[in-house]
Amino acid sequence: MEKIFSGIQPSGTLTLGNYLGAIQQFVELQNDYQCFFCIVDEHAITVPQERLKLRQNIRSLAALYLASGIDPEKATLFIQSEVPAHTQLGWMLQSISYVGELERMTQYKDKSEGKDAVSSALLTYPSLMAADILLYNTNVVPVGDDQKQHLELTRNLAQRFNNRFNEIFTIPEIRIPKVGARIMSLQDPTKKMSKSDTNEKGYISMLDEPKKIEKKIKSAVTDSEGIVKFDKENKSGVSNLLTIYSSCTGESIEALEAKYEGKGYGDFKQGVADAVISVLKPVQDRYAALIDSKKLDEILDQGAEKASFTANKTVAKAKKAMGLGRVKK
Ligand code: ATP
Ligand code: LTN
Repeated sequence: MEKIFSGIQPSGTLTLGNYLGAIQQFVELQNDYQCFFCIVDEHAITVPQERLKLRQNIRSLAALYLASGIDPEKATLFIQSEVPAHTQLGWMLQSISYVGELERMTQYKDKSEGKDAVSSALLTYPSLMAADILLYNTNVVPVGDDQKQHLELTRNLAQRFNNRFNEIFTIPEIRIPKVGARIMSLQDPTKKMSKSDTNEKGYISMLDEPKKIEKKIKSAVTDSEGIVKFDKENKSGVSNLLTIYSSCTGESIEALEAKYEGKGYGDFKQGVADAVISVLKPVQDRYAALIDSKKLDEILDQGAEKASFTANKTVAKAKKAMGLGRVKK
């Protein structure tokens, strides 16, 4: 069976963007692939985190994965820092990563811009991400549009390692959803919806109450034309809402344009809000039952154990290929 790996950072409560761009496809893929889904807490600390908040976010993310439909019988769900193989291979891959190629990553440029204290881990982040993926002989990596460049680098590092040392890594493919790959901020539809946005009105958290969701969608930035039509260039706000609507209900953008022909943005926004609420409400109910449960810990313990089993084998091969350590008699 082909393998899938993907990770999400516990850097805040997940947004609707994470759900539509990532989790929703994970749930479908778990039926056809052997899946590893990871809470990448070691990636989160590349920017400053508050320790108690981070702890809370890690647990909350695990519960959200499960509440969204990740089935621990089918997929392996685990926390990155509980599987030491990630940082071990991450270091080895750093040794074949070039500073120049890391500095070219747009996520690095965006997150370091204007800051005077930038951690070295923020720069080397993509080498750790490559390790995450390569540890599991991953064939496919489902991610949002923003991760394309990191995936390209992962492929390059895998190839470089294979050429230089030994053919041990599978070269992974990227998989981006057709609709929903890039959900934009509700307040600035030229920016992606992000959980680290300082303006709370820009994103919908997966745990926002229905009333709040409705309010945020009603105050989403649109335009003065009053026509519900998909046009990313000239009508980015409306186009973003159409994408959200379509991803939540499965209706095509064209069908939605036809449905709202001759109607104003008021009706349209109500429709978007209802669609989002009907997707998120059941997830929120399951989340409430999971967050303080022992079952959640059991699932994460088992996940770490299963992930370590595969990951440790890859680390042993990579060490051998690079000449690290001793030959065991
Ligand atoms: P931050 O919001 O803190 O900038 P992030 O959302 O970019 O972080 P992650 O939470 O690790 O980073 O992203 C998890 C997954 O969600 C990735 O596959 C990413 O591509 C996807 N994703 C994130 N934001 C969006 C978005 N606005 N639209 C679609 N997919 C998204
Ligand atoms: N860089 C990703 C999170 C991430 C990831 C991964 C995604 C870390 N490791 C491995 C897929 C596979 C992000 O910021 N969204």
